Amino acid sequence: MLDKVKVLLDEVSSYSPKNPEELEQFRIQYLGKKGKMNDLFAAFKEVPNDQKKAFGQALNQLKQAIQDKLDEGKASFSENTQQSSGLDLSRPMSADQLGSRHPLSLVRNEIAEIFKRIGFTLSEGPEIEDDWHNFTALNLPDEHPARDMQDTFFIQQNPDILLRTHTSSVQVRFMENNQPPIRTLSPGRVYRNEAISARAHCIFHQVEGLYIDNDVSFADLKQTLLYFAKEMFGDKTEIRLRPSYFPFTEPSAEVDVSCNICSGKGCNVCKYTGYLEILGCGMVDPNVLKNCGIDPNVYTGFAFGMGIERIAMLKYQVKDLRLFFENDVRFLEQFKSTF
Ligand code: 2U9
Repeated sequence: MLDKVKVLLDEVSSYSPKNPEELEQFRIQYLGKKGKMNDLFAAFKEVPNDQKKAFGQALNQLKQAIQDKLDEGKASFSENTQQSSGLDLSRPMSADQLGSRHPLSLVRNEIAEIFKRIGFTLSEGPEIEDDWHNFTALNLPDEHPARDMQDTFFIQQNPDILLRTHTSSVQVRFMENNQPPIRTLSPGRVYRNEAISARAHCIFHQVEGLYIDNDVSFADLKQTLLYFAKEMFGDKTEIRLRPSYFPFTEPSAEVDVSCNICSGKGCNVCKYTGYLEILGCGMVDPNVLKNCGIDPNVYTGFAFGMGIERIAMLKYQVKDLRLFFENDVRFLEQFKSTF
């Protein structure tokens, strides 16, 4: 009898069910009403008294082995069920479900990378500014007519606190806190009280650059902007400077790039001029340097500013500025990129 139990114990230990159905058959075969365990318990009466103890222990051992096998099988089949129902939570997310960067971020990053390669670093500042950093330090005293050029949002009717109208205020703060050499780029959101249309918005984004050192010349400015234009719009791009006026730079210029759609031959994008205006620039006015704690007798510098929306419209052929602010997924999805 004891030998029979030992054989069954070996049988149970080596048994390996392939599916839940097989496991259930195993259970019935051993623990069912007409199963092997019941047969053995029935045979217990026939076992001689002096062997009953050893036989009883062997039966308990066998029963435990059967139960362990059943528990083990149940656990492994419930794991497999999760996998086969597609709930493998350890799988990495599919890459095509990733979002895309906003086109204005893509353009800002690209501009920043281009200038970083020639030694510029990024600087940031507050969007709520005071009159000094936004206007006065930049050569725009109280009654200066150039203040009318920008319609400003003031905070709580306080004429001293306003939403910055350009990121030049960041560069004023940078000069107040740093001495030359200065090579800094300030991207950011700016505000102007304008009616919203396909070509204008009350919020837009700028990148402004500032370079101050000994002997910085207009030739340095031209060469820097030519480098930028070729990196941004392609190696064949040419630039053209037209004289202009800004209160904070003297002399000042507006910069056009050759139209990369028609290679300067003339098309409806460049309105048959062969050129597209991209930025304004100039040599920093000595008054501005003085206002910001930099000696204009020792140092000179250049500055430039561009609207990110304008560059993005040219680069991606976007005809309506409002698309950048509506966050329509059908528009945004077109800018999938890893940049
Ligand atoms: C300091 C001194 C001078 C930044 C400059 C421009 C010319 C310019 C416009 C381009 C399109 C603004 O977004 S836009 O409307 N900007 O034309 N910006 S020079 O000059 C500075 C900046 C900081 C301390």
